[in-house]
Amino acid sequence: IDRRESRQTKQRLLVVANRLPVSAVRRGDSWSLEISAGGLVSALLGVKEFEAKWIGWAGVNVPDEVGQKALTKALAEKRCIPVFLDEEIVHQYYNGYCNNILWPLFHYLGLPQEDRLATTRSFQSQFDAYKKANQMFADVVNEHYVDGDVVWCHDYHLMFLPKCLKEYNSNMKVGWFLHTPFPSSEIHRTLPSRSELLRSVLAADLVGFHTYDYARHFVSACTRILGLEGTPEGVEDQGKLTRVAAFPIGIDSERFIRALDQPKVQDHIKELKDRFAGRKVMLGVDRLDMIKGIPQKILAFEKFLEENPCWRDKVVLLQIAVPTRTDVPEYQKLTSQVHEIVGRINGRFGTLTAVPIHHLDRSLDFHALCALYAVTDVALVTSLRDGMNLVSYEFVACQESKKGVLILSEFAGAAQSLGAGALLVNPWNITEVANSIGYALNMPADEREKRHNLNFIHVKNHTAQDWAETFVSELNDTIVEAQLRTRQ
Ligand code: ADQ
Repeated sequence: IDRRESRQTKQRLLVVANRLPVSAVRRGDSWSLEISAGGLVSALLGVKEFEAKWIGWAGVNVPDEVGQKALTKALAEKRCIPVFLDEEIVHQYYNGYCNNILWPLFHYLGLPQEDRLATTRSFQSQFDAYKKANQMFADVVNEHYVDGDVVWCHDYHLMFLPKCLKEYNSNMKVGWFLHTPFPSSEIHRTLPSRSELLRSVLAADLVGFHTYDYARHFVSACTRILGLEGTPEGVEDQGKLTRVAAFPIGIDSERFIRALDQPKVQDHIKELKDRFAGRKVMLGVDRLDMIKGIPQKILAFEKFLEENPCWRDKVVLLQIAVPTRTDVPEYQKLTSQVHEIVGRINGRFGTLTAVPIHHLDRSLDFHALCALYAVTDVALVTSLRDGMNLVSYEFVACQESKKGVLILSEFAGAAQSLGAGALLVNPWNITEVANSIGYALNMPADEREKRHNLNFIHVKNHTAQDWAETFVSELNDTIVEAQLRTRQ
């Protein structure tokens, strides 16, 4: 049987993520909405086979019914459906359980000590809020679900969702994808709610990760913690198989490649070239998050300058760090720490006319970002852990003419796909990163070209669209298989 034949031509896809891909601003009785063009949005816009709708939180507190109705109506035009979360739930579920517990744990930073936990009340109340929030997402999905829809749940915010959805309707086709790493089972087993979370994820029909290692860690956690059986396809529990597999994400590479020809980007490129004439440009672009290893990166750059005086006036590091989760104390501390280190290094190696580090605490628009990628000689991605890291892909996509070097953390998922062309480093080893900076800056053109070509082919051929299509069609097949079994 050709399973694809049995599908409707335009199947509906319900994408469920914590945040909707829009930013909403209230203006009196109406709302103004702006679509944020993230990787996930462009990936799903490109999936022609499905008609996608989004379900998620709009990122704003809307306590009144009138406001909720108006926002729901405005969002419907963008194919978005809101889940309304009040401030207390957001504090306990989002700031608390998601960002204070799961995010650091999945990136190997461990569980919070008492002082960090105390800021958002107890672990148990955060977990209760997490489950409650996931149930609220499930209620909205269930309300909009029609037979034949495919439901794709995203990320660590919604690990409890597959179970809630299957409780509503066991025939619902449910997939779950994790954008962060899934840690070693020895790390996961420290989580007080370890078993409950694993069991609820296993309620999905297909569970996806960026790399085989994360998928393997997940299967090990299920076998060691839950005592279930791991098979080459996934995890089996009393005859029910949950497929577990790797689906490495990509970017919309053509969007970046095309942008380089636009006059706006060309103007930026010219400006940057003039501004940094005679100096090599090194670049870091990260959300300001402890997992991105920004202090370690800057300290490695300092070590490089210390040991290579001849480079001091010939290289500049541009570090663009967009602040996130600014109400969490750890993130505020990180901002001050980075400012302190940058100030010290600029004081130490700067001159009256130039400083070695330009640090910006802000987001750049798409055109400015493309121009920066294009003029960069060496990109530094030194995440301490990272599910994939799309910045490394975006840099490669913009380097067809320059063929610059990518220095990439071996702890980013991207190391599995761009490892052949990048210089892989252990970001904790500042000496190794400093040496790699020297190696990259001195790399002969033919080696740069060879390395770039390997990565460019990968980035061009593994797009976000392919990623989404593969996941959704595999999810479909999983279910079709299950249905075929029951029919036999
Ligand atoms: P993030 O942790 O956000 O994503 P990343 O994959 O690098 O990390 O994506 C960041 C995105 O934000 C990129 O598209 C980048 O261009 C943009 N960005 C970052 N800083 C910016 C700035 N200052 N100005 C403008 N844009 C900026 C999570 C996981 C990753 C995983 C993705 C996708 O943590 O590991 O790769 O999801 O699954």
